[in-house]
Amino acid sequence: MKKQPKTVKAITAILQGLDASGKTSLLYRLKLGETVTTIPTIGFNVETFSHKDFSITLWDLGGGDKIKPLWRHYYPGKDAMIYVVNSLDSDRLPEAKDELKRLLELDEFAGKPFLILANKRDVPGAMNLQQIREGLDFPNCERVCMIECSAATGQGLVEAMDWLVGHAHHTVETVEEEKEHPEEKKEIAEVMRQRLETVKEVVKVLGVAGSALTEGVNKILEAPKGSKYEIAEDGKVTVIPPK
Ligand SMILES: Nc1nc2c(ncn2[C@@H]2O[C@H](COP(=O)(O)OP(=O)(O)O)[C@@H](O)[C@H]2O)c(=O)[nH]1
Ligand SMILES: [Mg+2]
Repeated sequence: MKKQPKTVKAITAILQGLDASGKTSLLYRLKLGETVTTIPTIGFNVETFSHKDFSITLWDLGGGDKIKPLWRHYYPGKDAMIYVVNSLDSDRLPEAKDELKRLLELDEFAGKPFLILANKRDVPGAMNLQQIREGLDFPNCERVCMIECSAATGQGLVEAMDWLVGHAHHTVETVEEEKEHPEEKKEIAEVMRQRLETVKEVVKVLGVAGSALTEGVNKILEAPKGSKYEIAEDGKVTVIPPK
């Protein structure tokens, strides 16, 4: 692969939102331009992709209440916050509002662009934007913007990334340019699929989620590409790295 140094404008942002709002689906739609089957995120996903002459890195922080205290460690030095809302879930809109309020008040993001993504717009019966705006009750100021989108179809994501690069502070970085390789994208999708299959097997053995499941899933997610897995009867996972 021919590599040449080039400069890019780099932006790093955090993706947050209630579980199942669609953070991981959005991340991989942006990265791969396709729909990827997601599993509930334990820990985090981080990916870099380009948009115009920008290189955007997004940290998708997930994992529920136990992991929540760890998120703060990822906040310093980030250029923007992206907050994902599930447009289908009116029941959890009050909870989404509280979480949004907490994030808007973070010192680490004071004055920085804050993009709210109203996701899952492809599904009929989603709340309208007015309902979401009222339910979330966020301040009307220049740094906060809401855009509707869909991780399933990609709708709204160009507009969303345009807003982000137009508002976020960026750094200029020199990177080794790699020619786009479609095989590479396929490979990532394939690794995701393999991991998902393995996680499903662990769940089958263990039944419900528990600490053993979390431990097993973490091992699978962190395993090097091409690993094989052994799943014991008690659900313990052994990773066999590629030779
Ligand atoms: N129809 C539709 N489903 C979506 C969309 N985004 C996410 N989902 C689904 O919502 C569920 C949760 O998505 P996920 O990305 O894992 O949410 P996360 O917990 O915020 O990372 C999955 O079943 C996704 O397939 C979307 O834009 N449209
Ligand atoms: Mg996730």
